[in-house]
Amino acid sequence: MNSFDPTAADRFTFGLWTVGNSGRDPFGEPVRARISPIEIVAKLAECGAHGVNLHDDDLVPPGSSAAQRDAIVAAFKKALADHGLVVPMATVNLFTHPIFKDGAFTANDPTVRAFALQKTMGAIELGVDLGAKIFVFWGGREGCETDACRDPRTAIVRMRESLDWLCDWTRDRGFDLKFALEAKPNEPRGDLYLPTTGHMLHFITTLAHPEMVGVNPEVAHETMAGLSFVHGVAQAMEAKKLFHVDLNAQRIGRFDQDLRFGSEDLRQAFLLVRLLEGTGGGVKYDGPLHFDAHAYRTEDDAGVWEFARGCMRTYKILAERARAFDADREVAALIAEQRSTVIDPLLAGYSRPKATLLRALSIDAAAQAQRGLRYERLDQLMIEHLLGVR
Ligand code: GCO
Ligand code: MN
Ligand code: MN
Repeated sequence: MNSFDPTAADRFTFGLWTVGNSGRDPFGEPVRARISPIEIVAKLAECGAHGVNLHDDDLVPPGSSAAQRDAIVAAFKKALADHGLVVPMATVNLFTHPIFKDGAFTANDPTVRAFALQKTMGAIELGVDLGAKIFVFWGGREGCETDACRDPRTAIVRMRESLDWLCDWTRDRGFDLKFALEAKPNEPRGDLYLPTTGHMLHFITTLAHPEMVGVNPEVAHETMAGLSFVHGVAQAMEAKKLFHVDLNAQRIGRFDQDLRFGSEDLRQAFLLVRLLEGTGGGVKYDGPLHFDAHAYRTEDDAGVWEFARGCMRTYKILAERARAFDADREVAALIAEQRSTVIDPLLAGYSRPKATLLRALSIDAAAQAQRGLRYERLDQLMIEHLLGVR
């Protein structure tokens, strides 16, 4: 074992649907046989993961009787206990069943919206029973192909009604649970409502219980939209709303690839780990580090566990690289915050006298503009740390 081998203390988690992914895609049939949830628990523990997350349907097949459900849950709990794994997060599948073809919480038919609430209540009960403290909402079908079908404002109102309803119900049941909303710009719908983490952050401020609700940003989703994932996560952290995070890799302009963490855009991955680990300063993220990714379709079962270990090792390697970067004296000197005893107080908080002083301040804009900021050097240092030569 070397220092990059994961242990439970690293808080790494996978979903049953991630390592359990059979390699089915819109063009091809599964390439791997189903791995049972019990086997997944055993294998994840062997790989050094801390937890396993699930949708209701991943564990309890839809249509199971109450007795079947109880037997499945009991066997799963035993496997968790035997292997020392936990379930930090649970979620609900509101996208596979054809009833959700027009959305779940945003569907035009109130019967569908009622079914979505029913299913979510069941999934929340299952998650709480397994010890989950975070419940993720990913609205895969909450969108449209034609905006003629509903006013997008109505969709937002329905989304709010459903989340408020579920917050109240969760409180009424006395569950100790937080909600994390996951944005995605498109896929499987042509356009999804609330497409980015920023949209979600604002939406949360309009809810009846905003303190219960945060976000679950995903690398692939922000990247599909061509946005900086690091900036999205930073905004969530600054707002104290980063309740969960979905780690994977993605190239801009592609379908949702869900690749092994760090396998594309290492630079963004490095900056993300640096932010989450707080090596550059600021509050560190201390929630679960979830890999919402799956192995290439070329892989057999052995390749799946190779993939899982790869996600975790790359995270740890990048964390080590980030620590080295931020411990580098030359780096520290380049990014040291500039201070001015005259100007800083003027910028911190408005007052009329300050406004007068600020307007009177003599600033040599031309001289200021000529100063080189040495970000080329800084970035090269980052690249050299990333490449392991410094
Ligand atoms: C996707 C999503 C999902 C969700 C999962 C949990 O693009 O398919 O990322 O994997 O994260 O359904 O809610
Ligand atoms: Mn995704
Ligand atoms: Mn996800």
